[in-house]
Amino acid sequence: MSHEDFPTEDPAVVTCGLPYANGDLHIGHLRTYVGGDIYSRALKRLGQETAFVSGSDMHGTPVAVNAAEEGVTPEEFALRHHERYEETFPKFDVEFDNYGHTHDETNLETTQEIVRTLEEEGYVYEKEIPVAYDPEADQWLPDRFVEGACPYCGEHARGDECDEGCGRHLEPGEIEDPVSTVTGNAAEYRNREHKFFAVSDLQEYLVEFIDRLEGTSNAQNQPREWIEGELQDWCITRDMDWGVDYPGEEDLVLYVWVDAPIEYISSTKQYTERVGSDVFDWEAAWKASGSGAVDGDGAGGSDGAGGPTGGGEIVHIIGRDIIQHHTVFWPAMLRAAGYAEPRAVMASGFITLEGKGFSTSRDRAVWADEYLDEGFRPDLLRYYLATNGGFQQDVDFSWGRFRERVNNELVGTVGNFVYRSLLFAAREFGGSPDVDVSEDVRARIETAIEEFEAGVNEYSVRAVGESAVRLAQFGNEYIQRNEPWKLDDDDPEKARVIRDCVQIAKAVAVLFEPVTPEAAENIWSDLNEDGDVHAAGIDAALDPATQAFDEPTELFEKIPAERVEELNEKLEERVEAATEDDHSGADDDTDGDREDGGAGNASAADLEPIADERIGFEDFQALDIRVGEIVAAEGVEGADKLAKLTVDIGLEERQIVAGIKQLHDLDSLVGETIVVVANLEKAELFGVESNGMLLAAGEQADLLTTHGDAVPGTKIR
Ligand code: B3M
Ligand code: ZN
Repeated sequence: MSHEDFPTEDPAVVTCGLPYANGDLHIGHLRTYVGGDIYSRALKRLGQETAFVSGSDMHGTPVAVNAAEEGVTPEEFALRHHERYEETFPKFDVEFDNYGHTHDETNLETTQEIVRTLEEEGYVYEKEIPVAYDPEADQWLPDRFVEGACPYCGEHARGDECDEGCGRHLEPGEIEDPVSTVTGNAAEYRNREHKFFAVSDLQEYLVEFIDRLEGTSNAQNQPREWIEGELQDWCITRDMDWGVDYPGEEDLVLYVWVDAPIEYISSTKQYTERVGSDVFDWEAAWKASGSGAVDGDGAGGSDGAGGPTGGGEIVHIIGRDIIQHHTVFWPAMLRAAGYAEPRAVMASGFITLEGKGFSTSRDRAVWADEYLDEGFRPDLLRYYLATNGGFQQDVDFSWGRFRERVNNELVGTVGNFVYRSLLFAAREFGGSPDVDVSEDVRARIETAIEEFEAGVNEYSVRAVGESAVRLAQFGNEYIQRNEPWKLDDDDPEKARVIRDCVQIAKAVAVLFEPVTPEAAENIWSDLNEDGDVHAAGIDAALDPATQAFDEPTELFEKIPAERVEELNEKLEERVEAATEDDHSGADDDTDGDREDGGAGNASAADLEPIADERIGFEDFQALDIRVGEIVAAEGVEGADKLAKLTVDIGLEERQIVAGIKQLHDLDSLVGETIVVVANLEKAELFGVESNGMLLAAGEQADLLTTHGDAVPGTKIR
């Protein structure tokens, strides 16, 4: 790996987190896959040799628990979902070079081989630990077969992760007050030998690794505290039948998080097997250069340290809830087994639906199939997901905003520009006039290419998408300013303006292809260009477009307002129907994803009663409430929950301390609009002055914001 700008000489591997093969896909899931597909297409566009791989995650309790509920074997259950995923991704133009699964031969072999290497190199030891056991069901309770209280934050948690609280990975034996999810009875702890991977031996290496890791800033910042703190070794075995057998141990399988990321390697291998190593060499991408595995001594020495490990440009694209797995356990495993380290991790924010969390159990979701059945093209959703917020920011989906963005940007800006330019060119010149592109238009296209390249190098899927839309915006202004329809036929200016517009349209096709592949191909064929734009390099944006072509087709269609009403009604009806079925009021989401976005929606029964006492309008007016923008956010040292924010409230910047450290990804808060009580008395929290208070809803501190363009300092009445 290099840390040079893309494209580099080394092969790149772009991976997407493996979906558990246990449920239906909804548009919340698609954010990662669409993001990965855009990123890999953009890299290929720059001429980077790239393999885009993923696969289904077949093992572990997320699959075993759901299969048991359905009364089928985990294998049958997982394969069925795997096949569905394999069909669904291409329907959204998410085109993996290889999509495998963790239970296929390649992955079983690669996993066992890597585990053997870890053993040989001295990174694995045995230890007796307490493991939850259900005496009535007479079975061990790994991971999701047990629930209880998180030992770190006290919130309700699953056996292997604190999914409702602090988000930590939990080791077997850690969860407090364990309850069996098999019988609902209290579980007991019994001692048992398990295998451990000595992650702590690699601490020195990881400290250096995290410093050079690229990608989104959350992936680098979130794990720093763990890596620099007391690194825990990692229990890598489970008492289950379903999984990859631990080499040489009959009744143990590997923890699902061992074989799952190894599928990134296995999937790349399968790609090489299919296309040949002269097209893509998996070993050049994944194998560390130099001496291979580094020796561990199991004693926490410094042997794990050292510089980067060679190999290719590995970029992992994941949800932010699995950062720890990808920046601590996984690179430790790679390092110890003689594989190359990731160059970058891009971790996406959560996605909410109309401001609230997705809930698969309440049918509160826009399903992938449903979206397509409604007749929407994949391009529209791809564009929305890619550009509605930065990749690491939380994104809200609403049909209303979807319509707005489609109508204003895709139809109004891109579609409108391309259509009117090509129509005019076809009618007046039978295609592109054979004259030179003017200098300033050429320079503007070069700027768009630079924005695209910067987007790739800064790991910003949004910037990649915006480069094309901004160019089309320029095109619209250009054609409007020059009014070619007012020029005489023999005025050379007329041919020049149209020639410029055709070139801009061609460049838009080239730059927009990663985000809206279908529309880009349409522009390409309307321009009567050879081949497909998918295969074109970035330079094609400036290659002459001078051929004849016919009248173009419309690229995108407007979504009428009634469609939004109809879609919202359908959603509400479904949620109601599902909620009536669900009397418990608790969200029993078991699909294995944490897409609910932490919105923490209380049901009506949990709500506090409204205060009896009424206040006068004057009392309310005494509050000076303002719109603010977060300009910096960091944790307060020594305090678990407190964050120190710098907030721009228009007239000045304020330092505000708030109890949101564990509830929000502090880096992604920067740039967010919030609501602040500006005239609250100053306070001191943990020795830090707090000058104001931010407003937030509920246990999860859902931050209040505004929805128009109110600037910081605007008073709230
Ligand atoms: N199967 C899904 C998740 O936890 C999990 C990802 C594995 S990536 C190697 O989001
Ligand atoms: Zn916790």
